[in-house]
Amino acid sequence: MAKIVIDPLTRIEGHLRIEAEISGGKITGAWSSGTMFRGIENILKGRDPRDAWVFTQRICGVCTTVHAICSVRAVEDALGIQVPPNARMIRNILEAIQYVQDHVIHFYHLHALDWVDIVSALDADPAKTSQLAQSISDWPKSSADYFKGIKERVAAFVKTGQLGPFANAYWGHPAYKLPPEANLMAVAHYLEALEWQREVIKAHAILGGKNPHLQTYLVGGMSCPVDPNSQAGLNADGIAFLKDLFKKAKEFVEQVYLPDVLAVAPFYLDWAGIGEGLGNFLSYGDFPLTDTRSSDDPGNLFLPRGVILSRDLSTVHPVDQKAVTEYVTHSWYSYEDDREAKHPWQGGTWPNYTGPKPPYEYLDTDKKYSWLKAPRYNDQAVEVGPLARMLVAYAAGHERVKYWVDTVLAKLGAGPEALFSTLGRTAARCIETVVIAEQLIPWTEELAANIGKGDLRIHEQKHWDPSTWPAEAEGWGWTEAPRGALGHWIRIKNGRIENYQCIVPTTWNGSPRDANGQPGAYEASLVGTELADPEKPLEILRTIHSFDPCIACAVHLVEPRGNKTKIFRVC
Ligand code: NFE
Repeated sequence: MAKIVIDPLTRIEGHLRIEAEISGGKITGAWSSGTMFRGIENILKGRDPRDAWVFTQRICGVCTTVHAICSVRAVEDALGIQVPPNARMIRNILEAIQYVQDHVIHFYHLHALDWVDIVSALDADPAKTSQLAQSISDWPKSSADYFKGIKERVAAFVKTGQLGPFANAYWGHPAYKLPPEANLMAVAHYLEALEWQREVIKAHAILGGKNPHLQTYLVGGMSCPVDPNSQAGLNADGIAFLKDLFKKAKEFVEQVYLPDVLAVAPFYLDWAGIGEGLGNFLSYGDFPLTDTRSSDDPGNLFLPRGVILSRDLSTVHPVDQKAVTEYVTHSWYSYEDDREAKHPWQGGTWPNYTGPKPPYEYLDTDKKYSWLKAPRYNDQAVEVGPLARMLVAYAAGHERVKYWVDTVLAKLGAGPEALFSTLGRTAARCIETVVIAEQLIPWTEELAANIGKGDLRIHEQKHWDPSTWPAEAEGWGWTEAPRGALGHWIRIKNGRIENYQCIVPTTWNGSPRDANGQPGAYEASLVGTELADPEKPLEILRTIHSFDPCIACAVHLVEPRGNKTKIFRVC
C-alpha cells in the first residue's frame, strides 16, 4: 500500500500536512497534521483579561478580527457585561464584511485554481469568452477587448517563467474540465477580486482603525466614537462611505462570485458525490440581532446555533458549551491521562513533541502526529464552517438561506444531498456570502437610525474597573469565524487570566484522531476518493481546500526544516 504526503498543503495560512494511504487508486486512510505549535494561550496567562483580545487577534491575520470579538465576548460573559446596541451592531458589520471579503478571497485566490487551469486560458477565444460572461451576468467588464487584454497579461506573465505562487500547480491535469473560455473568465475575475477585496475592506479602517488586526475593540463595547456632529466620530459621512463600499461588495458577490460558481459547478457535478466526510455539523451561530449576551441567548442570532447529526436535516439539536472537549491522544500535548478529553476550562496547552526528528519521511500516525488537538462535541467529531452554518440555518427554516440554497440547487439540478460534498462546501460558502452581503446595507442603516435617535453609547463602563470583579470568574465567548465555530474560554482569578483556551474552526476540521480512533473532518472527507494520478493528487487539494484550512489559527510557530521524498509542495 503506497503512502503519499502533501506538505505544505495550504496556499497560505500556515502549514498543513496530509498523509494518505492509497490502494487501487483510492484513498483508504488519511491523517491530518498541523506541523506548527501555538503558544498564544500560554502567553496570556497572568495578563489583564481586558488585554486578551489584542493578543488573540494576532493568532491570525487572515480571519483577522474574529479572535478579538471572541475574546471580548468571553471576558464579557465572565464579568456579566452587556454591550450597548451601537457596539453590537458595529461588531456585526465588521464581521459581516470580513465574511464577504474572506469568502471571495478564498474562492478566487485559495481555491479556484484547483478547478481553473490558467494555462488553458491561453487557448481561449476572447470573443467567445465575452459571450459566455454576458450570458451569465450583467457585470460590465465583459467585452471581447477586455478579455483579450487579460489573455495578453497572462501570456506575458507565463513568458517570464517566474510563476511565483502558480509555479507548483498541476496545470494540464486531466481532472481540469473547464473549457478555455471559462478558464479565461475565471482568471479575469481572479485579478478583479484582488482589487475589489482591497477596496471593500476599507470598512474595517472606518470602524476598526485598520485591517488586519483592528484596534477599536474593548471589553464592554467598542472604542470608536459615534457622533453625527463630530468629524472625529462615526457620522453621516462615514455611514455614506460604508454604504458605498457595501454596495460594491454586494454587486461583486451577486454579479461575479455567484454567477462564476454557477457557471463552473456544472462541469464538476461529480464532486457533489465526493468528499462528504463526517455528516455531523456544528454551528455556534452568530450576528446577535438583539441586545442580550450572545453566549447565553441562541434565539437572537441571524445565523442560528445548532447541531446536525448523521446528515439528518429534520432535526436541529441545541448546543451546550459544556459538551465541547478536546483530546490530545494523537496530539503533541500531554494531559495527566492522554486518553481523556478535557473541557477548555480544565484544559491547557502543555506541549510534548514526540514525533520524528526532521527531516523525516512519514509521521508515526499510530501515535501522536499533530500540533492540533482533537475537539469533539458530545464526544463526536463534527464539521464546522459555511456548510455547517448553511445546513443548520436551512434546517432551522432561515428564510434567506432557504431561498438561496433552493435557488442554487435548482439551477444545478441537484437535491439537498449534493450539499454533503466537496462541491457542496464550496457552494455553501458562496450562498453564505450572498446572504451576508444582503445584510451589509440594512445593518448599516439600522446603526445609523439608532445613532440618529440620539443613542451615542458605545461602551459599557460598569465592571471596567477590576475592583468590581469577583475574585474568581469563568466565561466563554463564541463567534462564527469565516471558517467555522470559534470559541474562547477564560478563567479569571484576582483580576488576572488564570487560564485561557481557544478552540478554533481549523482545529475542529483538521483534527487528528481522538482516543476512540474517530478521525477529524479532513481525514474522513478524503477516504474513498479516487486519484487520477497519485503523483499529482489534485483531488486531495480540492477537498481539503473546500474547508478553507487555516493552520495559523489552529496552531502557531513553525518547524522550518525540510522534508524529503514524496513531498508535494503546493503553494
Ligand atoms: Ni486563520 Fe480562522 C477563521 C479562526 S480558522 S483563519 O475563519 O478562528 O480556523
